[in-house]
Amino acid sequence: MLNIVLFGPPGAGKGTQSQKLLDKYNLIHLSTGDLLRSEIAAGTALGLEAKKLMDNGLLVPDEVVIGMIENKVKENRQAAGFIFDGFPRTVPQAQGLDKLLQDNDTEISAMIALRVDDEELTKRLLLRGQTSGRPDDQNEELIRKRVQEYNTKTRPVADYYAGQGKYYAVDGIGEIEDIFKALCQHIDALKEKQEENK
Ligand code: B4P
Repeated sequence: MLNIVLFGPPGAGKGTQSQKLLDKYNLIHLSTGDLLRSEIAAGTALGLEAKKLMDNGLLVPDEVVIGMIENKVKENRQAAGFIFDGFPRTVPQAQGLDKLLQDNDTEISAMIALRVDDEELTKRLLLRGQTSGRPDDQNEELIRKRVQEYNTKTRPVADYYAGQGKYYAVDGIGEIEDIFKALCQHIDALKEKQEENK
């Protein structure tokens, strides 16, 4: 299986690039942000709880997101692989994911990070906020809060995968198509390596 963690701060382009990667590599897209937003839209108890945190730029508790991902991985055991978008966002989530994949006889192939500076992130999210209707994209203070959550809780996840020799990074600023090509280069190299080791 090809299991990729697409990593980066809020607004780095994880969702944008995931959509393109799915089509090319025939992978299942698991975005915890999208899963949480569908719980909110459906008005579930989980969604109501998550909404309070998300609207304030805060992360949702680890057990909640790990549980959601576990269900989806189990539903898709026959998949060619997964793109994890916006997950894991904390080290305990990364540890939970490793355990879950191990229990399903697979593992993370690589984490690929999109590198984007804070000014560009704020600009992109405020722009998206004009059309997305997402409460968390509406003002600069909230966006900075999300970036701060990323810097304190999420950034260490990169070290976690670097420790396993699975960390790669690409420049996330520039044309969407050029960033996509850079991601594909890493993924193609990983696939080749997987073929050689078969
Ligand atoms: P997410 O839904 O994961 O979203 P995101 O971080 O806002 O954005 P992403 O990086 O996917 O950006 P996109 O491609 O859309 O998280 C939302 C919230 O959910 C979190 O704050 C948290 O509360 C909660 N949550 C989610 N997962 C969680 C977890 N695992 N644990 C706990 N809580 C969790 O791009 C953004 C914008 O930039 C778009 O408008 C796009 O068009 C534009 N863009 C993309 N690439 C560009 C480029 N190259 N140039 C210019 N613009 C570009």
